[in-house]
This record gives sequence, structure tokens and C-alpha cells, in this order.
Amino acid sequence: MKTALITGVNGQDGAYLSELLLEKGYMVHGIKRRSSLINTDRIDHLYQDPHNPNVRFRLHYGDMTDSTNLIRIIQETQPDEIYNLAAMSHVKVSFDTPEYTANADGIGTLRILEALRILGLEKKTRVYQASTSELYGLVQEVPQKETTPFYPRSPYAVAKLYAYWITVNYREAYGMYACNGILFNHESPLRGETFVTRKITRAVAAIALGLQDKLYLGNLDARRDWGHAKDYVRAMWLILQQDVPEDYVIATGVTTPVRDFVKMAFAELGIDVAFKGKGVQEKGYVVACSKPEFQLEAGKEIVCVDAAYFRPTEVELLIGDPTKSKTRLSWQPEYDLAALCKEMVAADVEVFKKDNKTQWEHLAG
Ligand code: NDP
Ligand code: GDR
Repeated sequence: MKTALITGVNGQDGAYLSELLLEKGYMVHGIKRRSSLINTDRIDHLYQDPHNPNVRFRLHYGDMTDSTNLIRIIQETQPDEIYNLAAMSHVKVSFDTPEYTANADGIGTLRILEALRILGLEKKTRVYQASTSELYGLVQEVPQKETTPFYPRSPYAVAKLYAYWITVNYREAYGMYACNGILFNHESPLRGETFVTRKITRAVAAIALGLQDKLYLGNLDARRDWGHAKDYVRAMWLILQQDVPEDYVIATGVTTPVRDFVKMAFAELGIDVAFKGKGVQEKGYVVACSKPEFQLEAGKEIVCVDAAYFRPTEVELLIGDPTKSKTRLSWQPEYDLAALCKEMVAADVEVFKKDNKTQWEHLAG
């Protein structure tokens, strides 16, 4: 039985990856940091009683900023594979917490790699580093591939740039099996509520129900190559199963403006939305709504731009070229954006149905 250690186990990707590795028969150890409230919702369905001798899923308290803790957990678990997913992963928030982001996202990766050397595991343990399309930042080339130059545009991306290169350096210097997956944006019903797709799908459900009046967004022109997290964690696993350690772009090859995702998400509930105006004056309004129970009249403004959500420096266009991962890993995404959006909106409708049983009664049929 192979043993995997996942940092960031209770994040979006940690949850899907844990599921995948458990299905494949792995012993899975996960690192989660202490919080004042329990925040294991995404992995609660995977819980196994630690008293059971055959337990295959265990959590450990830890933090990417604590070397001694990481060394101890790696020593105790002796993993065959480490998936380093833990990070302060919000680009906008990284402008508010740049030093912490550098510590957790940049030096955190170094701590894992050094721990393996200190413990003499550098030839045993394979390491997956959660690198990101944010490394490409200011457009140098489209579509973006493994050889495209990096130009990071946020403290998050700069921290991840260090993590990317220290992973490459440890591979070259010490012969470690350490790889970067350069993953483009991937979403799901488990996506954090402050990332734009989930913010939109939640608002669509809440506005339809009459629980929210308006959706406030930042840059509607930004374009992202969005895939489904389920497809992307499969790629992470494949990257660690190759004969030779290499770095791979994981993307769909299709890019979509934020504005179009807003329209797509409202359309899932029969709400036709159009935009007028420019910059911070731009508004999204209802053109027509095919479901009278939503009580959304034509002309009602439901999307506004709020400059508070703009970033000091923005990444305007991301579109990945997944040729290498398709040919070398035989990786193919199963979801397209339409299927992803449908699943997310449906899941958020369910969330609000549960939370607001009385309001949703009239939709039950
Ligand atoms: P999430 O934000 O959903 O999860 C991040 C996880 O890291 C959470 O479990 C979080 O714990 C944990 N974490 C944060 N800081 C620390 C710390 N100091 N010590 C220990 N754990 C910590 O991110 P995703 O699952 O979406 O992404 C996984 C990784 O992939 C991240 O590194 C992200 O930067 C990267 N990435 C993500 C992409 C995406 O589109 N999703 C694309 C490319 C890369 P807590 O719940 O306590 O905050
Ligand atoms: P991103 O994701 O920054 O690409 O990082 P996010 O969903 O936060 O933003 C995508 C684009 O949408 C624009 N945007 C808004 N974003 C948010 N969060 N909130 C808004 O109201 C809003 N309005 C417009 C943003 O400006 C941006 O252009 C994600 C994270 O998962 C990273 O960890 C990961 O590395 C990259 O994807 C790839």
C-alpha cells in the first residue's frame, strides 16, 4: 500500500485528491492547521475512526510555517508521495498579507523539500508542488505553456515563483523526484466562496430566491481558463507516476471572460442577463426570466462593479496549452465549462434550499 501525505488536505483540491487516492488504495495522511472552529466540511465524508487498526485516512495538525512540525510529520508518516497543496491561495488577499504569503507559499515549499533531505528521504519520497498559471501574470505569450516566461503580478504569484524554482532546483541538485503542476484555475462546488466562480454561483442562487439583491464584482474583463478540480487532481496524481520527474501545464485550452461566466450562471436558472455601461459604471440587468417564481422583472439591476474588488496589478488573460500533459500523461478533462457551471449552480441552489427551507418550498415541485 502506498502512503501519501497531503498538505492543505481540507482545501478544495485536498478534498478531491484525498478521495481519489483513497479510491486507489493509498494510506492518506493529511495536514490541517488548527482553527478555532472545525473546518473539515469538505472531508468529513472521508472521516475514519483513528482507533480502527485498518484506518487509511488520518489527519495531523500542522502548519507550513513550522519546520519542526513538518519534519516530525514526515518522519512519522514516511510518505511515498507528498502533495504540497497548502497555501494562502487568494490572490487579492496576498496584497494584504504579503509577508505571510511568502512564508507559507514560498518558504513552506522549501521546508518540505529540506525536511526530506534532513530525514534522508530525498530518494524515496516524490513531491508534487501546486504551482499556478498566476506565474505567467502579465501576458508574454498565448496560449501559455511549460516554456512560456513567467511574469508574476501579485505577492501570491511571486511566492509561488520561489516555490516553483526551489522545486526545480532540488530536483536538479539532489536528484529528487519533485515536480510542478502548473495548474490553471479549477473550480467546483467545493470552491472557496470568495473566488469569483463560486461567488457568482452562490449569488445567482441567492438572487433567484430573493435572499440577495445584487452581486458586486471587480474586473469583469479578466479572462480565465477554468476547469473542474476533479479533473485536475487526477493530473496531480499522474504527474507523480511517470518515469522521469517533469513539470506540466494542466489547462482546458479555452478562456472565458468573468462577464460571460456571470451570464452563463444566471442562464442556468432561466435568467437572461445583459450588461451595459463601462468600467465601474457597468451594470448587469435582467432581460427576461423564464421562471415567474423568481420574481425577477425585466430591467432589474442585479450585477454591479465595485472597485474594492480590483487588484493593484491584475492578470488579464490566462489560456493554457495542455498539449504536453495530453500527450505525455494521457490526461483529458472530462468537464467543460458549461458542465462545471451547471454543477456549481445546482449545488448552490441545494445549499440555499437546505439553509432556507421555507423560502424554497414553492420550488420543491
Ligand atoms: P484552498 O484555498 O481551497 O486550500 C488551501 C489549503 O491550504 C487549505 O486547506 C488551507 O487551510 C491550507 N493552508 C493555508 N495556509 C496554511 C498553512 N500556513 N499551513 C497549513 N495549511 C495551510 O486552495 P485550493 O485547494 O484551490 O488549491 C490548492 C493549491 O493549489 C494551493 O496551493 C493553490 O495556491 C494552488 N492552486 C490552485 C488553483 C485553483 O484554481 N484552485 C490553481 C493553481 C494552483 P485552511 O482551511 O485552514 O485555510
Ligand atoms: P484567481 O481567482 O485570482 O485567478 O486565482 P479568482 O477567482 O479570485 O479571480 C479570477 C478573476 O476574476 C476577477 N474578479 C474577481 N475575483 C474575485 N475573487 N472576486 C470578485 O469579486 C471578482 N471580480 C472579478 C479577478 O480580478 C480575477 O481576474 C485562483 C486561485 O485559486 C489561485 O490560488 C490560483 O493559483 C489561480 O486561480 C490559478
